[in-house]
Amino acid sequence: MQIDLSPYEYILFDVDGTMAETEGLGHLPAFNAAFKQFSIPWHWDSQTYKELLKTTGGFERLKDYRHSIEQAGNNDASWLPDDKLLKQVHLAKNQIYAQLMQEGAVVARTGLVWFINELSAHGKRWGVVTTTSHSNWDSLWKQVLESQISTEPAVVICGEDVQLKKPDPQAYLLAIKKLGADQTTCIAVEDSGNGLLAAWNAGIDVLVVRSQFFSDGDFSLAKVIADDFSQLNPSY
Ligand code: XBP
Ligand code: MG
Repeated sequence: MQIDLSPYEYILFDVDGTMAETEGLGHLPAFNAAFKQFSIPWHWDSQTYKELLKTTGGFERLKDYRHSIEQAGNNDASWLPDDKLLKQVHLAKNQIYAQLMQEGAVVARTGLVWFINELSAHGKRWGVVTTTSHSNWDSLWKQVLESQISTEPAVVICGEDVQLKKPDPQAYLLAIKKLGADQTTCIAVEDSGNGLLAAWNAGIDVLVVRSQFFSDGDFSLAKVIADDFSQLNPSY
């Protein structure tokens, strides 16, 4: 699959689902382990998590789930964790996530390492625009990616850096501001509809790499849609 990278100076990568299958192999098991740790009687299966992924941000996701139980108004709603407890659960989830990265629970998406090293060799720069927490990016980078990728990211924007998470364009707008770049010189790599909209609303072209939870997404706004990076044949 041809992708013409000649108009772009920067390739901006989303993290979860795009660089690695971190949602199903990292965040989801970590959420469930954190529920156990705090004796909260919740367990999310893949189908539930797919639905919950419509909300970006782990803490926001926890609050949305609590809200859905409240709305249903059945027995499960007799006791619900307050915000303070959900904050602790979220923190524990991210600690368990870091442990999973250390244990090798995820690998880079097929062809990702080749793609980044290849574009770097052609003088392009890359960055990270995610609305996951900084700690999650740091552990994925240190434990999984850094040893295989020849260059450092030119910019890293994470959830704590913005007030509004994807699909709001804030994270992408901040990235181009920090880079001092024009949006037309950037292309985003995303796996979700929310991510695609965030980049699109910032005026940035999008390459979609389909992932486990968003394989059936509507990506009609994307320039190119691939199943993984090994399908891409970039020109410079
Ligand atoms: C990432 C997210 C995150 C992760 C969990 O979105 O939605 O919420 O699922 O991370 P994207 P936190 O990669 O599209 O930016 O728990 O740290 O929020
Ligand atoms: Mg993603």
